[in-house]
Amino acid sequence: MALPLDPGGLLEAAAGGDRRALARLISIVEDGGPGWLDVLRLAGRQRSDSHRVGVTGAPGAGKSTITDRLLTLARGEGGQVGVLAVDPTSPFSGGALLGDRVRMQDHALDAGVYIRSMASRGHLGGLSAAAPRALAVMEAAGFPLLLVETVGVGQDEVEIVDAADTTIVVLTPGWGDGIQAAKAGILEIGDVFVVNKADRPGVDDTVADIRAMLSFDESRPWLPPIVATVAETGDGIDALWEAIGGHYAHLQETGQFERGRRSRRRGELETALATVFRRRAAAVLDGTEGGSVADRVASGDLDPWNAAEQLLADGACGEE
Ligand SMILES: Nc1nc2c(ncn2[C@@H]2O[C@H](COP(=O)(O)OP(=O)(O)OP(=O)(O)O)[C@@H](O)[C@H]2O)c(=O)[nH]1
Ligand SMILES: [Mg+2]
Repeated sequence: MALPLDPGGLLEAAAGGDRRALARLISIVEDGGPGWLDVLRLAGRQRSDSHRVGVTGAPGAGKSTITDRLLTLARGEGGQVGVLAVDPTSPFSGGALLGDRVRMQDHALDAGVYIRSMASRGHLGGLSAAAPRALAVMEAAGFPLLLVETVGVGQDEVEIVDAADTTIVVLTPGWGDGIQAAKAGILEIGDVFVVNKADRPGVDDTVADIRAMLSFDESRPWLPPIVATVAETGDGIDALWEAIGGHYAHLQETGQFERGRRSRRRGELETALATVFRRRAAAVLDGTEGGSVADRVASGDLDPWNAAEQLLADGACGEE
């Protein structure tokens, strides 16, 4: 069947389970190609209450293996699952990504699963600028669970906290030997800690280290559970799944889920405003009045800040 071409038709198809339509929509918002704002406008109208679970941690910690295991558990309970893997390298050059693909291949034929990877293109924080857009589209498509894998080293993964309701930080034995300052940042963002590769020595020490560091902060309304896993065999994944469910229940009971939604929507408004203004600014500078003001700035007759004020006061930036 041919895909509809308009954003509305595509969104309707995606919400009805058409994965090609969903893939097309994500490509549109990812590339910022024609119609991308329309897609986001329409997607933003669909309220959805997807539970967004971020899986972050150092390269090779086992994030994809864990994500794959969680997928299996979630599918066992019948819910549809969307996965977004944000890779630091380009989708076409990264060996790690190929690994992701192979690892999650078992799910490729499952109509209840949608897996998408995307390059972060060096965007600070490890989350591509396009990732929040893709998540908005996936949410509009109606997935009750969204898993977001991001690579993070040190403090870089902080950005995932805004995008996720529940953040899982994946560590490995020996992590406790690292630098104190880097550890503090990681401890702050985790709602659930995983010590993966528990088949290796040093698990208990690492778990004890994390526990000791977490207990410093008694004001935390949620004490993050620490789960040891061997993702390769699936050991401990049930406990991790339970911990995720526990955090979700906590978010709902305390009203934190809705508060998080509110502040995320506010942040999206800020982003949307900035984006719209930037587009308008570009259009204004291409116009007659803006063009002549720009020329005066370029020649040094007018300073850019006064020029900007003047254009705003003239209403030149009021319309596209
Ligand atoms: N020994 C052991 N190896 C594991 C375990 N879990 C994963 N691995 C292996 O660790 C390697 C990295 O696993 P991935 O799941 O790709 O890790 P990742 O964090 O997604 O890696 P990147 O996305 O490249 O950052 C693979 O070779 C896995 O087979 C585990 O519990 N024990
Ligand atoms: Mg991975």
